[in-house]
Order: sequence, then C-alpha cells, then structure tokens
Amino acid sequence: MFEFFKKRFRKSVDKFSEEVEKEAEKEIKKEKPKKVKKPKEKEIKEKKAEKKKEERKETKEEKEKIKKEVEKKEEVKDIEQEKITEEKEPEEEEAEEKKKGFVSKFREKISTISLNEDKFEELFWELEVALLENNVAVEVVEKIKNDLKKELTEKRILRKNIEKTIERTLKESINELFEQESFDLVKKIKEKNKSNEPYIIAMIGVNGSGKTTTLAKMARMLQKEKLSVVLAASDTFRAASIEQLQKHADRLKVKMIKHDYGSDAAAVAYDAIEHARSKNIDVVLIDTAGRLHSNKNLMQELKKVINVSKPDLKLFVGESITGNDCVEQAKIFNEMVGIDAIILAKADIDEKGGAAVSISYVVKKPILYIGTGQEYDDLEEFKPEIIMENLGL
Ligand SMILES: Nc1nc2c(ncn2[C@@H]2O[C@H](COP(=O)(O)OP(=O)(O)O)[C@@H](O)[C@H]2O)c(=O)[nH]1
Ligand SMILES: [Mg+2]
Repeated sequence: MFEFFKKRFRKSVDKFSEEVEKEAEKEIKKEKPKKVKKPKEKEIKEKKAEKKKEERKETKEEKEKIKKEVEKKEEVKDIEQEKITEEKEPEEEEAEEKKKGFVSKFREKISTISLNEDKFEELFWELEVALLENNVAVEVVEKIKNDLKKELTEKRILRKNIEKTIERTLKESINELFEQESFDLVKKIKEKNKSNEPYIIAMIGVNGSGKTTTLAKMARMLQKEKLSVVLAASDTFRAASIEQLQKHADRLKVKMIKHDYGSDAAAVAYDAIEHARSKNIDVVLIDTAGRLHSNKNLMQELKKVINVSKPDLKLFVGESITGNDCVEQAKIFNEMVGIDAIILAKADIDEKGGAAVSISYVVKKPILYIGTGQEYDDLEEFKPEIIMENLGL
C-alpha cells in the first residue's frame, strides 16, 4: 500500500533537505568575508591607537612584562580560535572580551539561514512534482508548500536544524489534512437504536468504486459488534447487481430486501427500513447504483432515495487508485446530496496514496475506513498514522 508514494516522497524530501543545506552553505560563504572584515578593521585600528598611547606612558620594564603575558595568552588562543588568530594584536583583557563577544555573535549569524522565496520555489519544485505525480490534489500541494515556505523563508532557522525543521513542518502540515472530526460508528448506531429506530446507512459513489463489496464488509463488521443488519438492494439499474448483493446476503446470513430491476430504488430502501422497524433490526445498509453527476436521471433517483430513506450516514465510497478523480467525485456527490464520511476502497492496490492524503482536506469530511482487499475482513479503520508511517514521517 502506497509503496511508490513512500519511496518517491522520501527521496524528494531528503533531496530537498540536502539542497536547502547546500544553500545555507553558500549563504555562509558569501557572508563570511564581508561581515568579518568590517568590524575587525575598525577594532584593530582602535587598538593600535590605544597601544601607541599607552606605549608612550609605559616604562621599558612594564612593556616587557605585558609582552610576555600577551605571548602566553596568544598560545592558548591559537589552539582555541583559529579564525581570529591572524588579526590578533591582543594587548588587554578588555579588548579580548570584546573580540570574543563579536566572534560568538558572528558564529550565531552564520549558523542560521533564511531562504528567499525564489530560491524556495526553485528547491521545492521537485517535491511538488513528486506530490502531484502521486495524485495529491493541487490545493493540498499548495497547503504543504505554503506551510514549508513560511517556515523556511520567514524565519531564520539554525543551520544544524534544517533537516529537523523540514521534517517537523511536513509532519504537522500533513497531519492537519486529517483534522476533520471522525466518529465512532458503532457508538452512533447504538445511540440511535436506543430510541427503537434502525440506523440507516446509504452507500454512494460512481460505478465500480466498491460500494457493494464495502457494504458487505460493513455488514460483517457490524455483525461482529453484535448488531443485526438488513440489506436494501437499491441498485435496480445495473445488470446482476441484485444477484451480487444476494450472494453476500446469503453468505453473511442476513436478510436482503429487493424489487425487480428497473423499479423504484427509493421504494426498496423504504421497504427495508420498514422491515427493520418491524423486526427490530439495528442497521439498514442501502446499496445504490453507481452514477456520474452527468447522468441526470440517476442523480435524481439518488436524491429520491436519500429523501425517502433519510440516512443517518451517507457514505461516499471512492476508489483510492483513481486519485484526483476520486477526490473530484466526492466533491460533486457532496454538493449533490451531502456526504457525511468517506470510505476509500482498493487502498491495497494503490501504489500512490494521493487520494488518501487529499480527500478529507478537500471535501472536509473524515475518512472512516479504507478497503484493503476483496475479503470481508479487509476493512480497516482509517487512522492518519497509517499515512504518516507510509510517508516515513
Ligand atoms: N483489491 C480490492 N478490490 C476491491 C476492494 N473493494 C472492492 N473491490 C473490487 O472492486 C470491484 C467492484 O466492486 P463493487 O463492490 O462491485 O463496486 P460498485 O459498483 O461500486 O458496487 C469488485 O471486483 C470488487 O471485488 C478493495 O478494497 N480492494
Ligand atoms: Mg454495486
């Protein structure tokens, strides 16, 4: 899962860090001679003048004594501070202190870096391409880029912390993509059941995204939680869809409500809900026909199913591998009927993972589960850590 993304992302992040460090190196080299020269020349001049003044006053004896002391000090400093040795004409303790202060200040300056925006854009380019190539949505790339830019161009960061700062900023930025409030589905179902009402879930999405398979996986998951379920075969449009769901119902040993092909999908959902009410069943799972927003009739039909069944949860099932298309579809379905949460099916065969990184941020809905295979148990609760681990962050 997300293997390609992981490799490509890691490589680009490492390269980016390396480039920024190289840039820091360059900046330091540029600053060095300029900044060293100015204050030093001034200081040396001052000291020479001072020295002459004092020389006039001093006796020969005193002079000798000071000279010796100075020589001694110089030996020690030679070892400690190669940088300032050449220009050293140390006469007094006070001058020495001044110099030290200046040196440490200078060192601090050369060890911090701040990129200009053009340089940042240039260096970020490869990471940007890596993100886009892995199906990360444009608005998400922009968000990550802006967060990183702020950190690297508006603040001065310690040179030794460049890599750490980049890693930390990326981690925070990507974590923020999953801030949509998630919820405990089983808990919600049990709350609704307290009022003797079934909890109603409708699966929506385009054709082939994994709605029917995911519905069956959810039925299994709910059974494990000791919840009873009934299935509504509201995909009355696609050939063999009713038989496909019937097979799952048989295997899972649950009741399925069906009408004929071409009949009113909303009526099927209605009947299933009535059945659940009369038999005290906890959850109604409504399968629907896959549709594109361009198919007006099917969209109208979906709206009718939603209006009639009034689901507690409208689950958008998207196909992880379709990347940006999946994100765009979620946006459209959200505008059309309003979705509450997302399941990303086929994450197991998605090398990239851009949809998983982007969809929640773009649509402002949480990802509840990811589909990780074709078996009933291949449904995993979604956790942002899955993504962070896969990105090596
Ligand atoms: N590898 C994998 N295949 C899946 C997953 N979910 C669904 N599929 C397969 O995707 C195909 C379409 O699924 P289906 O449930 O019929 O899609 P629907 O048209 O939205 O109802 C089927 O062959 C499923 O077995 C998953 O999480 N992983
Ligand atoms: Mg189906």
